[in-house]
Amino acid sequence: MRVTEAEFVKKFIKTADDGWILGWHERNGGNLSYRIKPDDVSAVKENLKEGEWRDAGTYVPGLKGEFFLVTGSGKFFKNVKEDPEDTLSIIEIDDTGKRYRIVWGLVNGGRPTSELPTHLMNHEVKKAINDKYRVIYHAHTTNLIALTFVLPLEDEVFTRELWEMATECPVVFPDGVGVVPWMVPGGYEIAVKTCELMKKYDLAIWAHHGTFAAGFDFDLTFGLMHTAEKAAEILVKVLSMGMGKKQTVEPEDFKKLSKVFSVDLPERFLYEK
Ligand code: 2HA
Ligand code: ZN
Repeated sequence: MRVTEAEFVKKFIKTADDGWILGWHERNGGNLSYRIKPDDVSAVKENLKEGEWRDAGTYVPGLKGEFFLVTGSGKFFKNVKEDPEDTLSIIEIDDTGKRYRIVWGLVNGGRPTSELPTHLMNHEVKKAINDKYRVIYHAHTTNLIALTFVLPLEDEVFTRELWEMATECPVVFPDGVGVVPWMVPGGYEIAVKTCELMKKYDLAIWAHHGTFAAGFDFDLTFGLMHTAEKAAEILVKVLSMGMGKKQTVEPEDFKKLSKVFSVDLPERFLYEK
């Protein structure tokens, strides 16, 4: 099968395009990666080539031999739908977990996403928790970014404030969200910090930069990003009205919700204000 005809590739392209349409991917902002299922690798294998092994900038022994579909460094999400073979790439991790090679895509040259260390290390963490995790998505979510200038950069505060803004939030992300203080992007240190949070959460906000989301499939991961960003948009509007909250969802309300929806909402997010 041609790579671009595979269902997971079509879904990947659709997800990237949906993010572009929502305004989260100015220029080359954001990146997306998918850990490909073995059957899907087999289905496209005849169209894969073997590139040179390169240093992955990290060590991911838990991902030895895995294949990933990833966006390319410096490529624009805007162009993914039109030209997937230029903007995307399939990479293979070697049997040491230290190197990768390009086996498809980036036909006009280039490298996988500049955030490859964070993507790979997040995949490794999530795979160890549950093998169903396959998608890591980084977007420049306008309203979540805006909030990192005015809220304390604490997991408890971000989680609680987002939960209050939309009742679906505690159901969609009951474990909460993590916050990484501003750090230089693209490297190993920010990847380590993000991974620590990904052990606990499916969402990690990079202060003054963007958001990482993890999930089992494209719809769930995109939906998670979208839900959090929508709640952030509501909070930005509430704060912009300048009158504070006159009423909101209270800790006892969250407790009622947790019973009816059978979700476990950690006490540390239900603090008294
Ligand atoms: O340019 O979003 O974090 C891609 C990015 C880097
Ligand atoms: Zn970014």
